[in-house]
Amino acid sequence: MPPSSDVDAFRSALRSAKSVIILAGAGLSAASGIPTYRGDGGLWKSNNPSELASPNAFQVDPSRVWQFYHRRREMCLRAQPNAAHKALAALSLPSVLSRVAPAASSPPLLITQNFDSLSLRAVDSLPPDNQATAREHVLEMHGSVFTTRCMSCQHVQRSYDTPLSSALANPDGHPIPVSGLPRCGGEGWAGGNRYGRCGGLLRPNVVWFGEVPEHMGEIARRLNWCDLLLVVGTSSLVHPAAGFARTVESRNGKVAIFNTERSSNDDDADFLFLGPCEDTLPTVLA
Ligand code: BJW
Ligand code: ZN
Repeated sequence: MPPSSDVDAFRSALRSAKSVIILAGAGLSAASGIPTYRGDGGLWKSNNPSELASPNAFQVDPSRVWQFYHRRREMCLRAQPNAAHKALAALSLPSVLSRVAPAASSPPLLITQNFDSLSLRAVDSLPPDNQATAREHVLEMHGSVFTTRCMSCQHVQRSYDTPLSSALANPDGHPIPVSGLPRCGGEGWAGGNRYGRCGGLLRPNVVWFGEVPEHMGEIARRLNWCDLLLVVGTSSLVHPAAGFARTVESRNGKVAIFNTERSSNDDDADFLFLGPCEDTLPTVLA
């Protein structure tokens, strides 16, 4: 049976779901001005990920990789959460959850492949009392451009300061000596604590091809119980996220896709809402 685009039928499925998961991809942030990876103007259309977004690239030329991530980090800093981020964040509010998904035992888990942290920043516009719970329900499975990991002590730290080293502010793109790249406990880290001061080279704490995504244990556990998965703005080409819909379907859960385009997996879904998710999500979750 082809997927349904019946909003009332979707709302009814959401009202009876006990465990809801949202899987998000780059399309969620497209309206915030962050380019996707594989569509028109996509990042991987003009950049080779193996030269810029791989452990080997970082080993060979950490300066070039840091300059690439510094530019994208600045873009993410300027971006603002859009209506879709906000509609998803609002699902953590008891007043919204009890109306939209009253059978759910907890707020939906938002698993985002995006590294822009816009889903976390959308939480900042919720009432202060609800923010901690809402943040707990966001998992950034491909890391964040706002976190770094020390290559020596493995310390992970989040910062919205910029630049993370003064050499990165230089716009001419000349190679930066490794000593001028962001260092553990170095400049950009106000109020250092007993961790994170070893001086080792920092790397962007994002998940590159061949690396294991974050939170996989919790994700696997939650997928087991999920009875409704919303797949928002992802091409579903990158594993393991590409397999989440199949996992939920194999346990008789329902799948709803929100995308501007059709894809080969749509036929197996229960619901399909074609259009920009910044329009469709706020509508169906209203
Ligand atoms: C809109 C919209 C709007 C636009 N509204 N919609 C062969 C077979 C199977 C697997 C492999 C294989 N060879 C290698 C692998 C593994 C590999 C993989 O999947 N490769 C494929 C390319 C084949 N995967 C990995 O290596 C992963 N690790 C792994 O598998 O470890 C093993 C393991 C797993 C689990 C347990 C134990 C071990 C790691 C993957 C890391 C991905 N990293 C990146 C870069 C992050 C940092 C950076 O940005 O620099 O993550 S790649 C890039 O792709 C980024 C994204 O998160 C990810 C997914 O992209 P996404 O979000 O789907 O974006 P697009 O552009 O593809 O799609 C956008 C969609 O939005 C489109 O559909 C549009 O239509 C839509 N859209 N506007 C709604 N307004
Ligand atoms: Zn360190």
